[in-house]
Amino acid sequence: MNCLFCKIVNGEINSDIVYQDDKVLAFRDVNPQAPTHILIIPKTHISTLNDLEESNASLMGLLPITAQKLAKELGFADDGYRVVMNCNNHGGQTVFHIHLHLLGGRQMAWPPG
Ligand code: DGP
Repeated sequence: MNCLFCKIVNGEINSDIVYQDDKVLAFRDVNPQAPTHILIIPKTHISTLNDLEESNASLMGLLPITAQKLAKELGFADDGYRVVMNCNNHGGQTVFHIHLHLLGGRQMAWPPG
C-alpha cells in the first residue's frame, strides 16, 4: 500500500518518534503548528474517520490516551492542549492514514480556521 504513514510505521521513511508500542506510533509533525505538534496513529491502516467500525473502538481509544500521557510527560497537560482529527477535503485531511494531532505549548484560538 502506498501510504506515507504506513511507510513511517515500517521504518521506510524516517521520523522523529516520541512513543510507540505494538498498536500505536507517535511522531513529530514535519510542519509543526505549535511548539509541540505530534501525530498519533494506529499502526494498522485506517484511511479516515469515515472508515471506522465499532471493532476499532478500543484501538482508537488509545490515541487520546497516548495524547494525554505525552502531554503530561512533556509538561503541558495542566496548561492545556488541543487534539484534532481532520477528515477528508473539508476537514483539511492531507494524509489518508487516520491520525490524531496533539498540539501544545501555546494558546489555541477558537473557532479554528
Ligand atoms: P492532515 O492535514 O490532518 O492530514 O495532517 C497531516 C500532517 O502530516 C501534516 O500536519 C503534515 C504531516 N506530514 C506530512 N508528511 C509528513 C512526513 O513525511 N513526516 C512527518 N513527520 N509528518 C508529515
